[in-house]
Amino acid sequence: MKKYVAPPFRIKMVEPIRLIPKEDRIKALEKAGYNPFQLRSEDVYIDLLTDSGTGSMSQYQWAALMIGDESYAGSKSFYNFEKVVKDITGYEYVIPAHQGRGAEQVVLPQLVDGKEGMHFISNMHFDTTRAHVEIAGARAIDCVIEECFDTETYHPFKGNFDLIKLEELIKDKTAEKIAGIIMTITNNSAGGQPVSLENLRGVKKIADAYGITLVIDGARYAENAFFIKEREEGYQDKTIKEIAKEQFDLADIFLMSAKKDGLSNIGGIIAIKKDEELFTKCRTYIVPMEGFPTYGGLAGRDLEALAVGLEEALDVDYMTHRIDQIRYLGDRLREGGVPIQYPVGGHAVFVDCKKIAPHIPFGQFPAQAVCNAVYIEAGVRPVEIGSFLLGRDPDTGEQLESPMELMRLTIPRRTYTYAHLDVVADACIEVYNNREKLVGFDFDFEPPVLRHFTAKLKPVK
Ligand code: P61
Repeated sequence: MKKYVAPPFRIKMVEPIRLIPKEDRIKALEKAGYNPFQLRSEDVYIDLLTDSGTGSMSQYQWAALMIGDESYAGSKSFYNFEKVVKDITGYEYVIPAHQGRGAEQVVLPQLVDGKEGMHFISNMHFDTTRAHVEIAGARAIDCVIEECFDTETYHPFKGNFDLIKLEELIKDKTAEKIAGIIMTITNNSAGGQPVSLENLRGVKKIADAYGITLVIDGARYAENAFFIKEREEGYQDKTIKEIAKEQFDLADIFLMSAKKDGLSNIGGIIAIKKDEELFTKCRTYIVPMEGFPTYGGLAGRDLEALAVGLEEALDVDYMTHRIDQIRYLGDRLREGGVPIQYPVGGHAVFVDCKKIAPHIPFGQFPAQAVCNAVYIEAGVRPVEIGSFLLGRDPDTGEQLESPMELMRLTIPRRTYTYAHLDVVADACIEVYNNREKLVGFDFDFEPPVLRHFTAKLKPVK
């Protein structure tokens, strides 16, 4: 039986990593306020906090850095980047941004357009998207299918929109009050879960019927296309690029944190299909927010690395190995009895911590407890995707209860080996076997926005 998909690359440069002693990990975590975001990376052995900007670039990307044109305006590197984005998306207008949230902060206020009582509806808003929706004065509503919350049962496209609920929501709020529909592919917050083209078509039909703009939040659009190739009937013989193009054909705007499927350490993309007026507004607004429209907060060399990385992420051999790493870790955890979001998605394994620590209430952050224990166990840094990340109701200030309390083990691209994944699996299984010892957390310090980055916690006595 074949255990792994062997990587379609060999390693030419190495970055040493080191496991510090357990007593030092305990001290480091205490100093970090029991918040893995506050750990120093030297105190981390295997860093699974995020797949954002943490992947390894290819020799072609490193070579491309050398030809970056750092002209403030009209850089040649911008035109190289623009050509690739236009080719992949088929969209008319392209503006770079420094990363995903840079793209969000420019585009979302244009869609709200200063109006009161506006909403965005998404299968699931990622937290920065939600934050920018709220900063723009609107409200974010999630509308994913119910199957997404049942972590045990197989569904090929757990990221799908609930189309019936979507239409009900539009009728309830009225179409004039919907600033946009945001399709997050893959659906990060629920496990990197893919969305089918059939579902995207359904959303497009509803968006058209009510005259609402459809936005793709496509940080992991290529991974989504790969799942369609694998799982959706009729797409087996298409290339990832062809499927991606079909995804883009169905939307009006594409926002991307290019730190994911752009295979680069930094970068964001705004692409607009054909709305020239919106493009002009974004191009004007990006100047004070991100920078001149041909660099958008990036160096010329970043644009060159992105132009190459965007193409490489569409390679089927690369993607087959990438997705197999996630699958491998997921299978190892399931074999060890650890409950996970099943099937695994495209960039991470999400561990269901409601099942691991039912004795910890949501307001004491059960998934944070599991993350911290995994760090102590093996120096592995996961991230909480649950009530700690979700935060408070912007109107009432009450702690919101996340429908899922997840620990995300996020796999950087082309970076760790299957042996590293074994270390991660063993640590999680050990924590799972000692789960009754886990304790929850209270705040020592709670910042008002995106609090999970800088909050300090203390264990509940
Ligand atoms: C991540 F803990 N994601 O998953 P930016 N849309 C989507 C994303 O996944 C995303 C952004 C927009 C991150 C980084 C991250 O609280 C956190 O380039 C679907 O990060 O600005 C980012 O893109 C925003 C991790 C972001 C976090 C915020 O790890």
